[in-house]
Amino acid sequence: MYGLVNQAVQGMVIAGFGEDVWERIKCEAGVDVEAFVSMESYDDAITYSLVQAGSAVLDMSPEAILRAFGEYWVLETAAEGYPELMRAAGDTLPEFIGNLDQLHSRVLMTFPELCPPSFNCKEVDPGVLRVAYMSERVGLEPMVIGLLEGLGKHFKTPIEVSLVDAATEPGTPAEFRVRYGIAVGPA
Ligand code: 1DX
Repeated sequence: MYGLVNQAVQGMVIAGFGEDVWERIKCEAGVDVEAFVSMESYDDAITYSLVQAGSAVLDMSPEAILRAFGEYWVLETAAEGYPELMRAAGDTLPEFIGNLDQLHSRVLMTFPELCPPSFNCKEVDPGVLRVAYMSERVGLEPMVIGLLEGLGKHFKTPIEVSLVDAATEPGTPAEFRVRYGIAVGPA
């Protein structure tokens, strides 16, 4: 993945736990990269090692780390660093999810080593989406939950995400159910 992703992991860890903890996680992961370059492509194994080492050092599950990271990616990396790209993808949650493949196509024009996942979205009931996610990478469903939760905050709508079906192998879809904009008060 592009260095931007590892930089974001670094940013999240340092914001929450400080520089020393980040150095410990890098050491535990066996990653001896002084500083990640955002527009350079790195082996995915580096990112997975950082998550695993983070899990050991912080005594959190890898799933919890990935979920927190998904939210951090949307709110701190994408929205702060790429506001134009985010705006162009739409101004409602379902519209945005439906345009994610287009967003990635745009990034791909400049960064050909991007390996973007694919998202599909349909409204199965009012306020209920069925989201399909397909990726060449495995085990990132918890991050997708965090990404969707981050989008809920980004669009200021309450959201509830559940995994319906995990991917069985790379390139097969995982399915999520997303309730959003849930009305408060009596049903
Ligand atoms: F719901 O792979 C909202 O490297 C979402 O299965 C989901 O293959 C927003 F460094 C610049 C650069 C560069 C901008 F300069 C990426 F090159 C991309 C910015 C997307 C904003 C995908 C990152 C592939 C790197 C992947 C989870 C899970 C998608 C990460 C989240 C908006 C992004 O992102 C999987 C790679 C950008 C850039 C966005 C992603 C790679 C997402 C979202 N993905 C690189």
